[in-house]
Amino acid sequence: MSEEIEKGCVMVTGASRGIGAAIALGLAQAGYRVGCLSRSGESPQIRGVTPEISARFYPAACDVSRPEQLAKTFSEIAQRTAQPVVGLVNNAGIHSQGRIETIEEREFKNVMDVNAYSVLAASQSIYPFLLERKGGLIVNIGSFFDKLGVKQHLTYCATKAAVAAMTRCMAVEWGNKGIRVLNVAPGYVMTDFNRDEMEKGPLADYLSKRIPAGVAGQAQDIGHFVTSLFVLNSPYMTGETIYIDGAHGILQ
Ligand code: NJP
Repeated sequence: MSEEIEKGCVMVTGASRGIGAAIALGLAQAGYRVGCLSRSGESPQIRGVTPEISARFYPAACDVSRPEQLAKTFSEIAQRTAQPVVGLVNNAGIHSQGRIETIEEREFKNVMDVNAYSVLAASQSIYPFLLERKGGLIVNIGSFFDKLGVKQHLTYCATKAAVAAMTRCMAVEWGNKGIRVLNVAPGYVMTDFNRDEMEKGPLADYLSKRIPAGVAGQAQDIGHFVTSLFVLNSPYMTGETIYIDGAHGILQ
């Protein structure tokens, strides 16, 4: 890839696997350098990574629930890439399930920390970089559960509703700095790691009835869409939640 098409550096949290890895791959293919954060610090584990693409990944170990690690990691990656930081994808997230009567304070607060507080902390840490170049794009990865009442998912739903709310507030407060903020909210998405569960068994049966097309989305669907948001750079598009759920969330 030649120097002329360098597009800057985007930080992606939770990029070692799943949707985050697909986003990192899409961005690298589009000419970005990609800071790939995860607790393990592994390079994205996904098919389609050539040596040329791999050279655009800057893997780093960073726990997004530890705000002090975020600023340090972003600075280190920015130095290594020697490119301007043009964006952030807040993708890292964990799942949580359990009956409301049994939810424990520690579990609720931990999931809120990883899924929601990290979005604020990482966005605060990227802010000086984006200010320096007079703007940029932050994409949060929420969930279509943010608008649904899902049995045994109160904690997860609450964290993703918080992500959508923070997206709106950041878009409004940072709009005059040239910083746009969007929330991409997937439905059920197959990754290399949940493929078996989604392709056979009770979950596959449920999804075949509930998703209009009968099958879950692919991590690449989210990867391509998030990449397109950076590439299109549509200046008036900010603050919104965009659902990518195959119309699952609006099916009656
Ligand atoms: O998750 P998974 P998905 N600090 O488990 C990392 C949302 N979503 O791709 O830390 C830093 O395969 C972890 O790496 P490691 C979902 O809520 C998904 O399915 O080394 N990184 C890995 O790279 C989430 O926000 C579906 O273990 C941390 C990555 O995050 C996003 O999409 C549906 C971390 C998780 O990979 C990605 O989900 C939906 C931490 N504290 C929303 N904790 C879906 N897949 O169906 C974890 O509605 N990571």
